[in-house]
Amino acid sequence: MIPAGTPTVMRHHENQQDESTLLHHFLQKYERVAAESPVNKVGFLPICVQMLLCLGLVNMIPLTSQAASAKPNIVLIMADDLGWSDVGFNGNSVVRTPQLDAMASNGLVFDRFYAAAPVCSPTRGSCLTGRHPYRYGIPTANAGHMLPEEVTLAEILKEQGYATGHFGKWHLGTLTKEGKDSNRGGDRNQQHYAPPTEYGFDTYFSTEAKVPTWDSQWAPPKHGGKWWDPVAPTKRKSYGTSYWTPDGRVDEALEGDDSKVIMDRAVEFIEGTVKAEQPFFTVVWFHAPHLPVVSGKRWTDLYATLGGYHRNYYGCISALDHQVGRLRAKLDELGVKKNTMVWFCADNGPEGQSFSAPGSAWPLSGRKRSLREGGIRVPGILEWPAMVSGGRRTNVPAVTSDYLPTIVEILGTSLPDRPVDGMSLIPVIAGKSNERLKAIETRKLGFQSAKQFAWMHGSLKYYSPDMGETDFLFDLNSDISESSNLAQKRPEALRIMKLAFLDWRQSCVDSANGEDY
Ligand SMILES: [Ca+2]
Repeated sequence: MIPAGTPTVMRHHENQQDESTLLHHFLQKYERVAAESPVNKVGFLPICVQMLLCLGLVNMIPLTSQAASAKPNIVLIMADDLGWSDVGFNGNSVVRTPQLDAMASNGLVFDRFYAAAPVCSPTRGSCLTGRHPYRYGIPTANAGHMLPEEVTLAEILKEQGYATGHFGKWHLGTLTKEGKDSNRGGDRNQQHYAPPTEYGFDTYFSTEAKVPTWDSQWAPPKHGGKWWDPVAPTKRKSYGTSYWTPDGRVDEALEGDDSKVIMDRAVEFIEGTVKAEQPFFTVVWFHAPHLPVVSGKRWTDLYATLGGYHRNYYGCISALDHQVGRLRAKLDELGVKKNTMVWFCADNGPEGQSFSAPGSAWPLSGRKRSLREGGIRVPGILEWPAMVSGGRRTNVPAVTSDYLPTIVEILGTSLPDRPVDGMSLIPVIAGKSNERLKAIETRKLGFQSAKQFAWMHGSLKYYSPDMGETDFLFDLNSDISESSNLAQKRPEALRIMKLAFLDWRQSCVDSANGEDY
């Protein structure tokens, strides 16, 4: 069963004129990029050919062999618990995020970019499957694990000739069956053993769950019970969460900034794949700025006038930003920046509250764990110089489930044969006003977490904190802070939204009951 609001391959046939124009536009750009790219020129299946065949357009568009082989490299970067307004490009005038701000001014900023869930593990699953996490049993953090029956983005890209690597926080299952590691790893939870290599990744350098953002292997001391300080070398005690690779536990000390530790390995991986003339899919899921937030002097000195908690919180965000800059510079140095898609987002809203702990989603209401906007609307950028003209912002809703359909469309391959909740963002990226773009602007998007429901239809949002006992209806275009409940004023809209939500929810129940495979 294909639920309402779910994109299907059939949708691609609905407006052939629009499709033809859009694809022509893309292929023209691909031809130019392929001609300039030092890698990705040989040995791969044609880009968009399946889609062109499907649309009967192959004879209409001259395909050079180079255009047919210019596969974009793909980097998915995610911060952990980063608030919508914890970055410069969303208006924060305190935090220093020059590299993210440069990405934003060089790329496409999504003002309504949603994490599929208000907590960690489920959002991560949506990035890899294009599906709402309730469909495959990851409703919250530290629950379930990625299922072998799911088709992941890494598996799709590996089949397309990509080198695939995961770096940082995994949180989609445990990484060892022995001893004890992190939240669930070890012999007590063998059923949740699910390392990235079983889901399409060639390699990984990953943790099961959170670590301190500085000296990640050691437990940081609490400063007056309020925030964390770096641990002194003489007082080191294990934090309890190791890094793992396909060869086992990493025994190095991994000192200093954790974002650097992750990016060191991601950069090494990218260098190797470029040398091998292979396109790459690199997932970089930072731990920052999830607690315990700790940062080194270089970064806390940027915020010397602030309190200790804020110094460390903003410090580890600036340290993360610096590593994003290293990546961008490396892509440039390797000559692959132009045709590399670099996506940036967060996995959920901030832990903190604006006036008591750092982490802000202002002017959104709610924070991590909430399906109010502050829990799920996160900073979102795509930088892809070959295809995106700099400095655009869009209010079109996008969600982490969109990565898979977007990339599938770019490669001209097929969506998994099951309900997919994401939509291809190509019309948004292309920036052409057409029927497909309108379909995304007015899309339906479902969320559920614990007892909360949310359903969006364009700018309208239905929200219930208690499984439909209490109803809220907001118009996000005029009320970004969700302060004015329209449920009484617009009962018919509320009724339609609730029914649509319940239909979608039932389709998730059907998936969870095993109907998809
Ligand atoms: Ca998180």
